[in-house]
Amino acid sequence: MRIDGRRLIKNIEDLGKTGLDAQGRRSRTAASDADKAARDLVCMWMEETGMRIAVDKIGNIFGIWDSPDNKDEEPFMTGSHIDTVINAGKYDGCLGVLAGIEIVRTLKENGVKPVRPVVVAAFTNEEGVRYAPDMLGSLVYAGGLDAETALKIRGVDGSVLGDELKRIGYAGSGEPGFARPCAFIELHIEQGPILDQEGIQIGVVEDLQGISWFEVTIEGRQNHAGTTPTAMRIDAGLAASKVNVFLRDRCLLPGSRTVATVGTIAFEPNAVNVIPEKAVFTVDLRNPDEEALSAEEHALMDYLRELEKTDHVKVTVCRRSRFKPVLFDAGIVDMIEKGAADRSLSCRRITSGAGQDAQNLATVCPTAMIFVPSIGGISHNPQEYTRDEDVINGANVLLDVALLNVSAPE
Ligand code: HGY
Ligand code: MN
Ligand code: MN
Repeated sequence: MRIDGRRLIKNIEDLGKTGLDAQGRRSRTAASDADKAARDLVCMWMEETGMRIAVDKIGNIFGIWDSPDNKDEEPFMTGSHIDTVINAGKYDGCLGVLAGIEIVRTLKENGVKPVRPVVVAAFTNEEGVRYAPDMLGSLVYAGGLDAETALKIRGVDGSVLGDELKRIGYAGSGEPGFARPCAFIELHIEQGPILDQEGIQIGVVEDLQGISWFEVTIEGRQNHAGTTPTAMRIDAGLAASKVNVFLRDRCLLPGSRTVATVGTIAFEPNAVNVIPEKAVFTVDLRNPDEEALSAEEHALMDYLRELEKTDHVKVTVCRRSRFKPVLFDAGIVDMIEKGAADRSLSCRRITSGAGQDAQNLATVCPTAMIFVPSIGGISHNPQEYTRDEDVINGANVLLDVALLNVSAPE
């Protein structure tokens, strides 16, 4: 049995056309109009495939393929997310949702009668670009945060998530935690360079690194860029730059597996000839080891306290997100590895450097992931690219492991 590769590739292309701005940049941040357009398209494809749609209180979309004689069984779940970062690629998340729809289509076309429902999920706000934390929809689904609190989260643009979900028509009524699945398997692009560099076709994801997000505010003293002697400056902009260099130096320490990113920064008053009185920026810290990640957080806090003394600035830190590293289910990992081998596809075990909805599902059911190569390891970038053959290989492995999970035991 094989998926219809042409159909899947076309859906990826068509979904990739939603959320393009006048410059052709793709941005579908959570609960935006662009996100709505993508949601509407995915729901249309789910309905065309004969799935019924359920939307829960946090806007997670579930396409459900069930029948009277299997509807009370624990479902097999797959899926991912369709929201994106800013100026994004077209595969991140979308591959997992569209491959989920494609495998349902293929199973139906081949007359498969599953012993349990098959559910394809599109989780809300996986990226966390507009509303923090990231992986929010799957976090609420897995019980890591209650829906009422999540719906009140205010975005970087001042909007409130619950209002925006209402505005786009995806403020569902379903209680999060829709029927605990028997297993969750997510197909995703690697977003890193390993599979491509090693010429490996399938990544069998056995674990996922921890993530820590902070928003840091540094306050100095606004003053004239020309007349203020260097010794008199209390420069919030300089202090912020020092933090970025400090983080990079930590990552370059021998043996460090930490990666750190200052992805957003804003100065006030933000004028060419004014010493910034305020710098507000985000820090994204990651490490596959919980102890090491926690040590990084402590080192950063110590450095910020030090900076208050050396640079006479005031520093305030807000936590925006925190996920511990996750180990995926060994049985599902083995199943994926065998699935790749049965199709004579080269594979290797790998850690996910990116946060994933699967890490939240792993707290409620046996979970693992399938990766396919990202050419050049590029992602969160419009140059993100996965070859058609790799997309199809990944979807066929997902088809096989899904079939194993929905077939009557031999
Ligand atoms: O940030 C991440 O790792 C993921 O893309 N949400
Ligand atoms: Mn993703
Ligand atoms: Mn992403």
